[in-house]
Amino acid sequence: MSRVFSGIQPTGNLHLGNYLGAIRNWVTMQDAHECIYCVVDLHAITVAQDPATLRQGIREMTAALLASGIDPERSILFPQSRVRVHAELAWVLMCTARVGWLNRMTQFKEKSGKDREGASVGLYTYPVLQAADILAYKATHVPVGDDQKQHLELARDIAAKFNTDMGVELFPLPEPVIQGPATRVMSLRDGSAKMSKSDPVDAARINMTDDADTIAQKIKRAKTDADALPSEVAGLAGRPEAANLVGMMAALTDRSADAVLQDFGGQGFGRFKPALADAMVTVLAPISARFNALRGDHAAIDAVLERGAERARAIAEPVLAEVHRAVGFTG
Ligand code: AQP
Repeated sequence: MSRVFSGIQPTGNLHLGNYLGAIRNWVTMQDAHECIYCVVDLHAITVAQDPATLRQGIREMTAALLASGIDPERSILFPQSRVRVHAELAWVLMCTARVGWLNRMTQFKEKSGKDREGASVGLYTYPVLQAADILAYKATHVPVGDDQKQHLELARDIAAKFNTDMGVELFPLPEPVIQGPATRVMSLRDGSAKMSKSDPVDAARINMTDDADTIAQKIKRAKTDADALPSEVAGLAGRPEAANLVGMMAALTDRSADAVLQDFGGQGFGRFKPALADAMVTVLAPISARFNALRGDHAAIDAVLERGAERARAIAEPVLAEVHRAVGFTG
């Protein structure tokens, strides 16, 4: 049986990187799998959060996911903090994971920056909580962006070590699903940096709520080089900004990058950028309209989350009971 699990932090606006790298796959996977999608608020507090902003962020991210096509009738959509199994299982798995494994996690190094000693312990152990999120549901497939590859490998290592240490076959090894032509969408201002919610420069990302004019302006000002586009993907080597924009176009129009370059090869960015902005507006405008219609209906959003948490608990609690037996807490 296949079961899909993935999560997103309720911090800031959903952006095009989140959508093309992960959420679009979440939506399509609903057709063929049992899907569990989580607004990971426990992960959000690994860095400082204002409580009122976080409360609002949980509802807004839920509305954005619903607007993007997550169907709460078919999929389970819930906030992580409402299912205590995540935190309880994380503790057990922290006793399985090794310090050396966590020391290799590049996201901690990036997010803690120069102030590693001042980072929260939660930021350091974040990948173990992420493993618990996945393993609490015995998930088999995890659709994520490319930046999460290392954390997924860690989740597999933790699952395998737990099974071996306890002499059980309790956890399946979860498979990362990293697919599509835009698994790592880069900043519009720097082709070597990931498009990110926490980038202080709004012009570096396309928010799912940006209107047509804002999108056109951001794309017009996006960093590029002076050369025309090549006719084949090989010609994008060493041109990260151009490769990023072509990847976005491919993902937005459901084509390969080569197919995009067959149309635009030899042309300058003056022709390509307006076409890219149009493709973005075509995909994002309906999502943005649905989001604006939903975001104020707190009662409806809270009802989705409450029902989702109930359904999630019904799956995760028996798994935690199995873990307790395997560890020796219970007979
Ligand atoms: N730039 C990206 N390209 C492709 N996929 C991406 N994802 C994030 N950024 C990109 C994928 O989106 C999912 C949810 O991400 P998240 O919010 O849980 O994690 P994140 O990596 O912390 O997202 P951000 O936007 O980069 O937030 P900040 O700025 O707070 O770090 C994941 O599947 C992720 O791979």
